[in-house]
Amino acid sequence: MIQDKESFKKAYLDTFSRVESNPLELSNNWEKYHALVSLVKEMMNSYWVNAVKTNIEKDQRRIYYLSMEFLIGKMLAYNLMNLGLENIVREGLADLNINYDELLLQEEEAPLGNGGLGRLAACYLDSMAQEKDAGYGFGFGIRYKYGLFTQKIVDGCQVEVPDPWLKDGYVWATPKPDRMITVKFKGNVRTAMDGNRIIFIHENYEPVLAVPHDILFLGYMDTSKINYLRLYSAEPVMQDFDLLSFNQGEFAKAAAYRAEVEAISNILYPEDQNQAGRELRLKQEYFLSAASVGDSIAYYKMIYGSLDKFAKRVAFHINDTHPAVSIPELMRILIDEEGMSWEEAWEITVNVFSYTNHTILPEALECWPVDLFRALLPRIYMIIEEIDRRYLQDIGSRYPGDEELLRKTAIIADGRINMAHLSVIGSRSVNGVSRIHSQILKENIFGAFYKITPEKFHNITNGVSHRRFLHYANQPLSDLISQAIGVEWINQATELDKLLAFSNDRGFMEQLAKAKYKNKERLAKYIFERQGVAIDPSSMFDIHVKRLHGYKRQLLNALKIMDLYNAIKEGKTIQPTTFIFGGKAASSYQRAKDVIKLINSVAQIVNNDKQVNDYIRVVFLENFNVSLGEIVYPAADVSEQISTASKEASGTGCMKFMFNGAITLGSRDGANLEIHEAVGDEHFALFGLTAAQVMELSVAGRYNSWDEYSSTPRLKRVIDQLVDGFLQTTYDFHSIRNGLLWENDCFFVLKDFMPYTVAWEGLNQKYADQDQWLQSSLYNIAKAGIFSSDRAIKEYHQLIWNRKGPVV
Ligand code: 26W
Repeated sequence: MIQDKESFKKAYLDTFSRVESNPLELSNNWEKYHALVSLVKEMMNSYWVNAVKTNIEKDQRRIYYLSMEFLIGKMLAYNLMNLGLENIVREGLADLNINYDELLLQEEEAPLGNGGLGRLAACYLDSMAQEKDAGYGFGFGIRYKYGLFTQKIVDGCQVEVPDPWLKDGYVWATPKPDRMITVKFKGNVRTAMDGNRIIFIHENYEPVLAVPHDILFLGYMDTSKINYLRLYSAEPVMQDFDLLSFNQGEFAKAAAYRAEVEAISNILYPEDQNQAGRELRLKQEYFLSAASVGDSIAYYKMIYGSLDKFAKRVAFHINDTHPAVSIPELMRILIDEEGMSWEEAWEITVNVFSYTNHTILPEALECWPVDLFRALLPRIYMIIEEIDRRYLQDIGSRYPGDEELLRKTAIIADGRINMAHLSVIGSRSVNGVSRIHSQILKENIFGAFYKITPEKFHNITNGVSHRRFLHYANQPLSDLISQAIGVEWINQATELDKLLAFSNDRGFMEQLAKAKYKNKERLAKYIFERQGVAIDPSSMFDIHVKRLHGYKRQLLNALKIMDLYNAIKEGKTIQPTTFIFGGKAASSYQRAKDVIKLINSVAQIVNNDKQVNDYIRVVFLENFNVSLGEIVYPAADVSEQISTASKEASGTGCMKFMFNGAITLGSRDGANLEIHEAVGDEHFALFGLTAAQVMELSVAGRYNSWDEYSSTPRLKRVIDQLVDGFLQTTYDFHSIRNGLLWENDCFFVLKDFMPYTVAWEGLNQKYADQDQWLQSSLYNIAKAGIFSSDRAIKEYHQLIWNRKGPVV
């Protein structure tokens, strides 16, 4: 047990001598880091052993959170914080002449996700550990050898570089080869009779081993709050195949087999809103699904001996449709391996699954061609066909003559399998991720399903880990809050509300300003050291960080900056502002990459023009990821959340900024609306079209971007500046201009330009009155509690995972 500095030092030296092969004096920082992680892991492991016993004794529900992405961020300092050991470790190491901060630099961030969906899954793991009394939640995902690429900016353009995050081994994950699962692809299905029962025999398949690697997660200051993320890697079934081929001299064949298998967990697909439609992606999806479902069944039988009460004790949650094949996979196991009837198996299946939708963008809704699917997963295809057949029969008899209803909800249509429809039909609950998004699901893309089963539909607005993004990432503010209202807010974020009592406390408000300034200095230092751009921490930090996408409208922000530049050149004065961008574009998304180049070109012009430099500067941060976010969110004054209304399902960056006291400049979209509702008009800059207006205008002929262009001279000027040499580069921005004009501006950048600019100016003027600004900042922090992922996970437990209903 580590209680103080001395016991830590003893335990550390002990671990060091056991796990390292060098004496401490001769070892490098990586070895010192490795020993520290080994010690922390060992402690966590003993906590886990106790927790799992409690889990079984108390007969607590197990929740399997299935996700193709988990963006967990760095673990060492975060775990030590959760254990309350950070100071002890820092001081203990110092006594041993080891610099703790240098050890922290040894850790690689696991890049196992693209953006919002992946980071949300990680926040939920954190809160599932925290809220474990309601049931144990576990993450199941894939251990990609290459996760998301590292972004380099070369000559203003994005260049993608592979991120070999596993090169030194990833110390936090522990392989569990004894818990591996065999996953079967391809082959054919033969039927036979077993008595009077038809059985299905899957033959000539290609087996792949799914080998788990577990990472433990902690809740706050309570060692019983612990769970794990299980990441699978794909490995060949060596023994038979390799040996046989080596004996026969078929090395090439064996190597090809190995490569094909390992490809399954080799790369994360770097698209976040665009379906790849490739066989490898489907292989990954089934690989994750079969491994997770297989594991849950094996574990359950090991503990309880049979599958009795399975649906009462187990829940599967699918994070978007990517793991939706786990629905027919559970059916397959229950019928083919456990000998259940279709009806018995179906009753269990629809009772254990729940599904969250994270996007309504049509290009992100998964549909698999039947031919590709059937060849890869022949038995799973048969089961989907049967689910669809029975569903259509049932609906056909309940709504006779309603062909439209059948057409709108069928799983298989036009040679494609609609994974969202499979997910709705195979789950007992479907939820959206913000109030407006859930409303759109009910009225729009799942309107027909809503008519049939309204009780299935829920909203659970997203949340973020305030422990990671406020307490851990923003120490100056966290300390100030704890001094004012005590530490309970770390466990219970709505306690932050108590901060409102300090709004007239001059001393407190001065400290609040100081904390923000410190964070801005930290970011300024980071930017200067990495990118050589000097920025002024007393300027207004206006920050736009997220994946690059047309609907997120980084372009709107860039045009606004060009417009400001023009105005300042003509004598306008404003509160000095630093515009900071960050985010990755999918490697194949040329338009998004053009926008990165545009922002960097604008930065070049602005930052090198002495006439405007006292007022504005622009920075594009290279390689935005979780770790960089932890420096960026605390430093923001303005949070740019400007998606086209109806397109951003929720957004979670907006919440991270809010917890850190930034004021949102937000469109009427996603969680912005709920943040606005929580803080009120005075503390939020809301602008632009409503979702209903966007949908109405999207109907052909209702919008003409040329009208906006010709009627707004300021706007016309910046759009022309894209291509008239103003940007002083040979890069061709015609494509961006064409998108806005000839392609009729499908994200309504021009339509929202003036309302956006006006809203920005209002905020910028408000910044001049620091007292007023700080009031709004405080108000945002105080009202942020409801956006903690602890609240979201409580709601998942209450509304979805905690099934009352009959015991199956
Ligand atoms: C098949 C390719 C693909 C991959 C990922 C399609 C779609 C996705 C995700 C569902 C996209 C995503 O990350 N959606 C984001 O989810 C966040 C968490 O709920 C929301 O806050 C964001 O608004 C939503 O864009």
